Amino acid sequence: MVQLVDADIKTREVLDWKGVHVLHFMGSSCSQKLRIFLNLKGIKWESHLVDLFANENFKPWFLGINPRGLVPVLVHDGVVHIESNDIIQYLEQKFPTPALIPAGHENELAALLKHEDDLHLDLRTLSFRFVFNPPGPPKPAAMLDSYAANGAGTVGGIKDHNKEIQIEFWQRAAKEGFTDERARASAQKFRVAFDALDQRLAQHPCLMGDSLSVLDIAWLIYAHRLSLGGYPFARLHPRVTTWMEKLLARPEFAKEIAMPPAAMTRLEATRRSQVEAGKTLEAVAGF
Ligand SMILES: N[C@@H](CCC(=O)N[C@@H](CS)C(=O)NCC(=O)O)C(=O)O
Repeated sequence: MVQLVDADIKTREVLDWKGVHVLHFMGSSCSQKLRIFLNLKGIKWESHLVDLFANENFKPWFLGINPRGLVPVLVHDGVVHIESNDIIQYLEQKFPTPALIPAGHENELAALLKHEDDLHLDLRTLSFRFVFNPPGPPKPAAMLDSYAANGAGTVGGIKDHNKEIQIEFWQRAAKEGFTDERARASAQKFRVAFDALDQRLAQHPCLMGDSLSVLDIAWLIYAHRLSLGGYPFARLHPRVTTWMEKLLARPEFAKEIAMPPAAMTRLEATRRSQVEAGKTLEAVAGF
């Protein structure tokens, strides 16, 4: 569990926040995952939006809460938790019903969630290449300077290197964009992962068996994001497609991932230009 210690937290006001508070962003995949979990649990929570497109996560106030500069963050009765999967596993213990982690499978699920989290930068690469597709560098240099300079730099009291990995990711993106080569490598990793999920779904309606679990939530978010980018699920992983459609029909899921009409229009234009250039996700990945 990634729970921050006192020395990690520079924005001291959060220590007085009572109840369940979530710092998040509408379009962030990890925030969507947490919000769906909260919906399914029926947990009441207070929302604090952090605008990633305006780089609010690189400013001192937010870095004073999460030294890694990432959303989502949970503040529960003044205690700060980071890392979406850890937050979810923590909340499952505090709010056990309805159960979303099958009893006796906690360790197995934690390992499967780690695999999902390990692919997060691959998801980001494909998202920025095929879904968001900003005209310039996604994160301006001045903002990255602020990111580097602020926050405690420690997590759990120990020097933390996650921020450096993030900064390196954005600096490389500014320099070379999200290249065909990197997009292909990321897409290949997802192909392997979704093949395995397709096999699981051959046995059961949900990824951990007969009932919905946090693994379904976590992978649904990835699958949905990649389907927006043109990943050919129906052709490559038909069971994942059926499973995804079933989950997306549920309001607890649908309302968290709905894209604003203006963003949908932008995405359609992006997709058209990728088709015209022969540079769809399918073509670049060689699927
Ligand atoms: N491992 C982290 C990943 C969190 C993460 O990367 N969040 C993204 C949004 S999905 C973020 O905050 N990105 C910062 C940015 O885009 O500047 C978690 O699961 O919470």
